[in-house]
Amino acid sequence: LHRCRSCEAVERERTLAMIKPDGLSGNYKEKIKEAILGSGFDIIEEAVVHLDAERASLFYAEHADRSFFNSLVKYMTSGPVCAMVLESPDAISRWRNLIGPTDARKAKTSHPDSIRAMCGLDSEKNCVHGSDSPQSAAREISFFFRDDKSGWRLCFH
Ligand code: IDP
Repeated sequence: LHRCRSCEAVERERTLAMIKPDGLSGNYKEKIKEAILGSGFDIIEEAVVHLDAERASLFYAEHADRSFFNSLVKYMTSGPVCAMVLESPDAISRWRNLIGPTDARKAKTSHPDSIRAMCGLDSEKNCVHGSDSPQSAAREISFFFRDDKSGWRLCFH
């Protein structure tokens, strides 16, 4: 348990954020990081990596049976991604709220201030990812990063 300087004790939480290939190729990285820092998250770790099909399939294994899976893997391997560990009180739901709904077209009308409204295109190319539960945050953070005694390390290059 960490203590917030200005308020009562709050549970800080970590989540995995990712700028997807369209976010990086569209040059949205700095704007997205400004939104992250402006919303009070600390960026604990950050790395740019290019996923191969095997790793992208593993990351999205829960969607393996979906009709859009092959297209999703193609999209996620089309260029590098930027994985980040964010920390703040209530980080998982706060980051999900900031990115907005999955379908960026809907985000533009229902959540116009969200990141997906700002830089996403449709229900696939939605520029950012956020863990949706404490279990997926733990899995997804350790998918990319290892936090050992000598500090943070990328699990792969
Ligand atoms: P989330 O990223 O908002 O948590 P999920 O349902 O977990 O949404 O889907 C994972 C990713 O798969 C989405 O971010 C999007 O890139 C892609 N995806 C989801 N639904 C569709 C769809 O109906 N068509 C194409 N791609 C989709």
